Amino acid sequence: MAANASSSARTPRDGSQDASWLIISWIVLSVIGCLLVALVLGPHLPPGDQSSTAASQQTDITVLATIATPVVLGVLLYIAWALIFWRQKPGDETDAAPIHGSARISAIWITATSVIVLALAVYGTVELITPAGAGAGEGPQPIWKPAGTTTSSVTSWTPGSSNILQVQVIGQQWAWTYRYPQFGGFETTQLMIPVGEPVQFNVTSLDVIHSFWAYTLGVKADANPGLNNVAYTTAYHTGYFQVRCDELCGIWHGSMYDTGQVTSVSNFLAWTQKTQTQLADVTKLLPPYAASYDPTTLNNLGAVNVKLGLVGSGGGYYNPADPEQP
Ligand SMILES: [Cu+2]
Repeated sequence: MAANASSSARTPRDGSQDASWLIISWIVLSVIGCLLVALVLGPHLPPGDQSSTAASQQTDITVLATIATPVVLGVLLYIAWALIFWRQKPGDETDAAPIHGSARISAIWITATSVIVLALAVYGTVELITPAGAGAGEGPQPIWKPAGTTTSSVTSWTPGSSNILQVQVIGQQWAWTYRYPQFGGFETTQLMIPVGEPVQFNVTSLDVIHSFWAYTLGVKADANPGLNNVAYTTAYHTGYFQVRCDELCGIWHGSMYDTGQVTSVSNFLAWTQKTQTQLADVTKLLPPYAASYDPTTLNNLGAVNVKLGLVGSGGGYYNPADPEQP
């Protein structure tokens, strides 16, 4: 403004010099930041690498974090630069140099952001398809199946064969149970899977909608009554993993979790054999194995079980130590 154009006016900063230094600092910081995020932070990012699906999710999160690093550093650097070098000096009341539109900067901005977004859309689609659904539920007729696997037999399984291991996950208020159709169809509260073998989870529910979330396995699939929701993974490392319900399903939703285990193939076979024998009497009373179950029929089955003394009249599991139960 003319009123301010007095002798006290300072010499305006050379903006082009600022721009050069900003860009050089940003590039140096970005190279260091990207290397740190990709190589140092990446291997520690969730959900870890316990399975094929978890590892591919960890790679995706690392890629996204690495791409976001220059953007975050650019914003922080610009704020820091403005606070340090462009702040008003005491007694200086002059206006800053006026800013005009720049077609070049606009074009660079629009091109760069468009390329990033479109490239990520392509990358995300490839990363969903190639790891056979990336651990998410694909519905009853999965489009993407793990390479080299078949579902030639739902009644038997041999390690190393192309016939995939099937584990049925059954959600109900408020517990998870697991059924192994290829080992006589027993149902247990223990989730056990072998290392290095592709697994097909068949997720269903007996009442409301739940969500089977084996977090460190990178598997998450809604459990819908009357529907089979298929998700795949292959465990890479033995060890334990947490299973949670990730769909608000009633008052005890928060307690609907348990611990699963990835074990060696020989341990897995020994466990299935032992459990199949131990639970033989209970398995006989279960409805035949099916992709999903009719909740109204199961209610009737519950009434039969009360008569047989298998569950307490108040419902729930039979606890021999509880004097309140028959
Ligand atoms: Cu639930």
